[in-house]
Amino acid sequence: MRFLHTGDWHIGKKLHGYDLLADQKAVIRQIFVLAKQEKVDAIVIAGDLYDRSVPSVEACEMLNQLFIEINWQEKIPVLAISGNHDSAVRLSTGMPWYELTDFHLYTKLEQSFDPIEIGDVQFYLLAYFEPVAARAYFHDDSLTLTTAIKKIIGQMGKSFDPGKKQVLVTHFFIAGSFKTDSETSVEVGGLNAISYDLLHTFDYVALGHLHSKNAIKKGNARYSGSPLKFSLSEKDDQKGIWIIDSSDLNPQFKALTPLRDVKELVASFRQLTDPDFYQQLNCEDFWQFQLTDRTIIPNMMNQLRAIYPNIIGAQRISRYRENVQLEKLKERKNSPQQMLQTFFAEITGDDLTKRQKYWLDQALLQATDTEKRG
Ligand SMILES: [Mn+2]
Repeated sequence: MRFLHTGDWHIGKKLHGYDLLADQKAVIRQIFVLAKQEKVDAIVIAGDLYDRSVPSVEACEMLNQLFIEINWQEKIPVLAISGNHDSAVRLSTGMPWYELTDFHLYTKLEQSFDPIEIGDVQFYLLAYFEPVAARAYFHDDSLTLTTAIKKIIGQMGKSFDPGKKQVLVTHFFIAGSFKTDSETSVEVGGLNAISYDLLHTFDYVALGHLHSKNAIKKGNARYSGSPLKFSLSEKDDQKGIWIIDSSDLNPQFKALTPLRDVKELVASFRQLTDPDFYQQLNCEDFWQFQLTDRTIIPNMMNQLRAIYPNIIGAQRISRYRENVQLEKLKERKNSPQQMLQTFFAEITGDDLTKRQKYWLDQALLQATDTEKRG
């Protein structure tokens, strides 16, 4: 059998105040196109369907519509869990009904022990949970996240069918993974990190929670990453989904193209406002600009916004920072006067006046005098 692994849709999320619903609908429809092209037998969503525990009406209507399209109209089974951003209780309300069309939306710990079998694969759907939920379920107040996961996986093992492959779908931080700026921290001081070693009994672990597909590369555990960039720190991240065939369990990456991309550019204000320059860009993208200018530009953001309606920020880069490493090496050979003059020019863009040079010389003389006497 074949399945598609995605996660962290965060429906309803905003980027620097901009509504992403249209972008999310477009990219999820791309996922559906891939699912059909790749003839998958199931779509796995590893948590964080919504961005908030109480999503907006618009977000709910949109996600319901998308599930109708893929699960009811296209008849592709969907295997999903709740993530740390979802309300497990709210998500679970339609579950008995969803089950009738092979839409398995698991939100509770106790559901994770009954695998969903499709073809030669047993899917174990372990929704995000807080240790307190595991303590209540196992009647054991001593449980930590790690000991709880050990117990859960041990119990899952009892229903492993040796003739089948086992896939775990879950939503946690795996120790050693790297983060982006768009994940809400749930792992304070590493307490909520799970060691990969606990998961090796599965043939594939479909992870959600971290937003980069490259967050971890260990054995057969993968984060799908979010389908869209949710922060500037993800500007160079290629978003997409994994296609897994149970015959080899070797995940194949398929890229997604956003409606509006998150991009960063170094340029001068003059360039950015020059039609010859900006007509070559997609001005609708979410732009972050690093301005090379040093003079004051009145009403800068409004002027940029008129051309780039979805601008997420603009900041100046000082030439000091830009050239600092090369220059520093050269400067070491210079006199203190020269070094200070260069520094002043880099910061202000001006040369020292005669009077400023005089003050500088006086100050340096005094300093060297003090040094000699000291
Ligand atoms: Mn997430």
